[in-house]
Amino acid sequence: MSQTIPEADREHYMRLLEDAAEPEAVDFAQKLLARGVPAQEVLLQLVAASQAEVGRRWAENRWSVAQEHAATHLNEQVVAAVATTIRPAQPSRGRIAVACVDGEWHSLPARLFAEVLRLHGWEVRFLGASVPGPHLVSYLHSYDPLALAVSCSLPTRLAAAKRTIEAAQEAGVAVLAGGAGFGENGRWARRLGADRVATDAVQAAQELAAWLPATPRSSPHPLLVGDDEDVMVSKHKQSLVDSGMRLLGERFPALARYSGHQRQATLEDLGHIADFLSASLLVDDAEMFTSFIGWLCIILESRRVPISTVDVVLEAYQRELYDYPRALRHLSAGRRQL
Ligand code: B12
Repeated sequence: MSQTIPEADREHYMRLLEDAAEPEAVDFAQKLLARGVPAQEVLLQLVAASQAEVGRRWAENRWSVAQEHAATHLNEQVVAAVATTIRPAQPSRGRIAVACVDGEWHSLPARLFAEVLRLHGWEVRFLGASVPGPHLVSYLHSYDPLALAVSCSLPTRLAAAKRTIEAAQEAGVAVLAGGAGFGENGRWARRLGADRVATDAVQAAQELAAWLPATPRSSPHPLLVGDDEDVMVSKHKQSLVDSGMRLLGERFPALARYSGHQRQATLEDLGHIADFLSASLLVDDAEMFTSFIGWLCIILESRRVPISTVDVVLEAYQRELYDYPRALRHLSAGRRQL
């Protein structure tokens, strides 16, 4: 896409996000539109790009969670303001429902995609964050779209994505999958049986017409291993976390002096490790687990937590999961990554 928003404007916008200057940010976006900058570029070059920078600043511990939330809220307001300028195409190219999978609260990426679809002449129903499977299916029956676009930003929600994809296909609706949670080039979405996979919102909006109607595949999807190791890991998540905390306590006496907040954050990290292990087993890709471990180390380092703690947790999980060969392989790969 051509760069029509100059660097200086994008930096100025970042400062507005930093100051949580809501009316000014909305105003600024509207001025860009008035200057002739296409709405799609405001959505993608300004909002999406700044949101990625928000994520970087949070990950590097330069911005607090509160600052991230305030900036995200501003971006949502800007998207809403841009959306009011989009006129429905007459006639529309067809109906598409856009939804985040169950347990997925990253609605902004899905909303951006939904607005890009509208700009390309589609009639869109945006169903927002975390749509429970059964409710989604009954909605699809009444709305009768050409396709369901499912958005997933977290690989840990892939098991839910799989259930959504299967349920929509059983209802006769083709599924287009996208979002960072489906991995590079959406490769995990293919394994979960999505009819179409896209990473680029604009390309997806342009090519959707040629893709439809896709014939939904019948489940079960042959691309998954099917030994249920992922299910076992998620079922035993609590005992994995307990064993990780026990071994951490033995190896790091400092844990006993952790504040309530630090203890809670540690418990959450241990839970994430179990969730990512389960997701990587579902799609049978150890790289998902190792790249998560790499990411976790960056987060922990910026918060001065020793990386050796992660190795102790992986060792504890290996001890618990001695009977699960794939889980052991993924955990060993994770330890090598450290
Ligand atoms: C804002 C944000 C949140 C907000 C979301 C608010 C909202 N209304 O969306 C809140 C606070 C809820 C949140 C929560 C969490 N978050 Co968060 N979050 C982010 C952040 C900063 C921005 C997300 C975003 O909007 N990105 C911008 C858009 C533009 O991203 P995008 O994926 O490129 O979207 C485009 C494409 O993917 C595509 N697309 C999207 N959907 C679809 C669908 C289809 C069909 C198609 C074709 C295309 C398509 O179109 C979009 C436009 O181009 C990211 C950082 C980042 N770099 O993304 C972290 C991030 C995604 N979050 C992260 C984490 C860890 C979490 C939490 C687990 C934190 C916690 N400890 O609780 C929770 C999980 C909540 C849950 N269960 O969903 C991690 C994920 C790490 C990982 N390895 O997966 C990230 C990457 C942060 C980081 N740098 O580490 N988060």
